[in-house]
Amino acid sequence: PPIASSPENASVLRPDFHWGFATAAAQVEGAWNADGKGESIWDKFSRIPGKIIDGSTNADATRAYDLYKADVQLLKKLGVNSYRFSLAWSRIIPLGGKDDPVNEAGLNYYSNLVDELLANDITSFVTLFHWDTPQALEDRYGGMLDQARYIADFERYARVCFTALGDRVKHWITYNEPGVYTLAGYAAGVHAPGRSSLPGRDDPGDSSTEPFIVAHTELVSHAHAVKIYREEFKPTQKGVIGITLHGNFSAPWDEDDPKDVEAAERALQFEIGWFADPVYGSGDYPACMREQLGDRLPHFTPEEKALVQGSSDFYGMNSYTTLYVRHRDQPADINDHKGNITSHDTNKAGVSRGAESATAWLRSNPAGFLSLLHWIWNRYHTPIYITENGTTAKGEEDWDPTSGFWLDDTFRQDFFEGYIGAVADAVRNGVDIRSYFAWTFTDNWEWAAGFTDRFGGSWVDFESSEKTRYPKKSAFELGRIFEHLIRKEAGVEARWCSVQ
Ligand code: PNW
Repeated sequence: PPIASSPENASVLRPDFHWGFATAAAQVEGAWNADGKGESIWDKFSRIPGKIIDGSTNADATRAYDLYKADVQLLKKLGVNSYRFSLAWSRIIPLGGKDDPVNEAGLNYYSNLVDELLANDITSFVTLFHWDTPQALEDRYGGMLDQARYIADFERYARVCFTALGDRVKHWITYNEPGVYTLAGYAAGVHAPGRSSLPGRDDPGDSSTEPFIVAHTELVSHAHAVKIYREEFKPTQKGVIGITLHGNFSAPWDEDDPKDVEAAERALQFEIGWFADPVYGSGDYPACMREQLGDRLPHFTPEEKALVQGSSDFYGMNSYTTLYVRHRDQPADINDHKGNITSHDTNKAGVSRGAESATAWLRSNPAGFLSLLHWIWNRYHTPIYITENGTTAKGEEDWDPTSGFWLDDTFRQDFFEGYIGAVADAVRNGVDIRSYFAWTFTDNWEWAAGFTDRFGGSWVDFESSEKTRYPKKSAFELGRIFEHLIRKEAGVEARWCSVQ
């Protein structure tokens, strides 16, 4: 695909295109027990020895809870028009449940953040759930494994959020990446709540069934929250609501082998269709999943199906990379969640899936991203909000801020030029794309990778008490790219500012 700043891409995006950075509460806020906040499953999980690569916890993270005003000023300086962040359920309802008290101090924090953003002309995109389930619900009834009890609690939480913030927040995301949440937490067990029955693990859980049960709970509870929003809030608040799904692109290892071509398509259906088909498509799980998983895959009741189908105003898209996929001749393992395939860094001809970042699973591949945009558009015909895309870059862990203010992160600049070039190319070819959020605003606490993976548009000195932020060149580069791409029409102001 062409690069973003090429002449043919000039002014190709809508005047009201949203661009900015995305974050998640558990990765940036810190203040894990301040002002009445309850414990989340990540607060607990990160304290278990051996779970986080560098032995860190998210107790302080980037201290965004304390430093939000300065963060909004940094966003302003970078010229964004939008910011995506998540609410910590256990900050708002410390014990999580439908009959548990609301923590006004927690709600006030988010209300102040939204006001601060508004005062600076920045639109809030708010995620209700970005993986930090209240620990109390996990202890009470096993969290999402108990669909009925969990849904009632999630409904109440959603209602509290819409009531408190919906006068000012017009873009709601129920769940961030339900698939990554369930596979990392209940299959691999490397994320909270750390359940896994894979060989060599002595943790509780049944990885052959639980990931699919939890996914079902996520889908149905998402749909209940959307129904509440549409019936009780949307008529007056007039916002949009949807879900954000993660998906990598899968390309056949051997393009000339129909079994690999089929395997690549199956991989896409297992990863994306698992959630997207019920919401945007047939209203049920993909046939290839039913075929492989049988009754280990839950069944939608007619009521659930009616509730879930059509339950999203937009397709929230998170994507980072592309994999080469090969079929397997053996029957699928009981713990297989990916469609009985293997994935590879090079294809049959020896072509690499892209330039290496500092993160093993992530390689830069804008062409795969373009193919994925078309795959999603052709299958679901729903306006796309890109809610996350970004990369780490080798060498940044060694950067010394005293050697100069600018971190010249050419790898990340090239990544954005390529991936946003793919966005522009897809838009020119008829795909309806309405936002782009770079992951992430500043270097943060990257779940099980602790502070070792730096995805930020700003470098953070985690040794300093103020977690000092140093903008990287790529963060300003984004401003230049979107200045070039977003159409300027009468009455629509470009909110970009030049590099100082
Ligand atoms: C996303 N993969 O997670 C999350 O939404 C963020 O919270 C996270 O920090 C970010 O991407 C970077 O990791 C993913 O293995 C985790 O393909 C793993 C994958 C994709 C997304």
